[in-house]
Amino acid sequence: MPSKTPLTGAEVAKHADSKDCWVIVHGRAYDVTEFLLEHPGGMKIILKYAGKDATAEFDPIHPPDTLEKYLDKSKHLGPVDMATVVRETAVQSPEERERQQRIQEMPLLEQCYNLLDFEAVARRVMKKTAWAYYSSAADDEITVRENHAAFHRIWFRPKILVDVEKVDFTTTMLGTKVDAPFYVTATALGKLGHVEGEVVLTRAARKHNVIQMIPTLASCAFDEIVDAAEDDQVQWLQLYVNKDRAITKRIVQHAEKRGCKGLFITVDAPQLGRREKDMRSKFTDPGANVQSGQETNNNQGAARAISSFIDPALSWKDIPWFQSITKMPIVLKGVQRVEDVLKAVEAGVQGVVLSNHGGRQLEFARSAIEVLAETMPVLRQRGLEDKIEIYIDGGIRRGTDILKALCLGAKGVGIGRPFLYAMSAYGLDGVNRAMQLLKDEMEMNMRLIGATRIDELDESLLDVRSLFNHGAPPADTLAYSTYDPLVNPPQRITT
Ligand code: PYR
Repeated sequence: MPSKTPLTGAEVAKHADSKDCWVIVHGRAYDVTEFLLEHPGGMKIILKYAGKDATAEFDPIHPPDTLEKYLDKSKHLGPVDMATVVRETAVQSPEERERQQRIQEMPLLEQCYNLLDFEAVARRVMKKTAWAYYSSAADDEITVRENHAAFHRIWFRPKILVDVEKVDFTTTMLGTKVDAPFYVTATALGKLGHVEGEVVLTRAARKHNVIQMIPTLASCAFDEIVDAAEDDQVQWLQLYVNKDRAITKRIVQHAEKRGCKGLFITVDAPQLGRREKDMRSKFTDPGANVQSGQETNNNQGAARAISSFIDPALSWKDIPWFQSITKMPIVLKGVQRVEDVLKAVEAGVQGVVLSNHGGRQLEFARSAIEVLAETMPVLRQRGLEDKIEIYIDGGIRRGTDILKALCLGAKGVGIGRPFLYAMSAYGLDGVNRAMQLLKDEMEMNMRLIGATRIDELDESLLDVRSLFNHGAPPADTLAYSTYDPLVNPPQRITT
């Protein structure tokens, strides 16, 4: 039973080992002894805070309702008199001192002129583990770089002497009118980059009238992200399907009740990929949105540790079940070949996102823009192009990248990491500026290719002859300067 009189710090501190482990989170004590073995991030990280206040470590990667939802009420021990809790003075490591110095020396926001500028600043000012989690990708990181490079193999065939005084790039996505053909795609663990997490993206999406896709593995609770939206603001739900379908059903139906206007089921991640930068950064405190208990070796990095609940048995057979539990439009996120787009049409879903998960899953998956160029001619040949909405994500950094996708037939594009980097470096102002820069680039480049509306964008404006050849693109200095090469294991210090 929770204690009526607040516990003291000294009382909590007595329970500080694996046989008897209490922690304090947001001024309340919890007995997590039995949960140690189940913690998806492993027990080591909890034991580091045994008997102590774990709030600062807990917050970035657990939604506030995690303990309510996943720890039995009998383990909730009640409030703690925080005045009696001994505060450990954190000793700043030399690395952290240098990072703080770099934060002091950050460029002004106005000095960022494109999305890669935000990436460069984020790389300098983010905590190493957070940067490693956001920036990492599968294996040798060939696909993540190809995602960006592939756009450089498409060139324009602009029209001239078109009256482009007025340019309008508003469009619709799953029936929602938006001010620009991009949306904020789902990315996990927003609080690693910014103390407020995903709600920052919600506010920027509102300002720019674009849609935010809410991630299953958000740092903020789902309801917090919905509550941060204005009444008429449209959000979608990205879903990792839980092995326990009752949980999945609850999540989907709750999202629909809260007004979400699209269900994006991730289909490229039966298991989250192996990302060596993330693993090497020795992420020691994973555990976002814990949905089931299963121990994970925390040397595996954040990605593995937070994803043990995902159902690898998910298959086409499950689609009718999703259609039976929700009226939200269903979109399959992570489709990578035209054959599967045709199956998606047959299954009666409303859309697909051609995506390789930001290069974080299957190494040598092709870029979404290439899969789009493969897909649209087949859909048109079969008269199916209006039967399904096609979105893409991965590698988009410029207004011209968006234009290329739209010319090829995409309804819109998802942007993930660039908004996270803008948020991590400059908070809401950063994301607002990143979105505005994309809009400015869109407007100017629509003029330069001779198009005034989205429905005037078509393949005749492009030269895609090189797209399918995976040769060397022109040198891409901004992208190279933000790329951290993979490294070999460091020498151990033995003295
Ligand atoms: C990722 O790390 O890629 C997730 O989707 C969680």
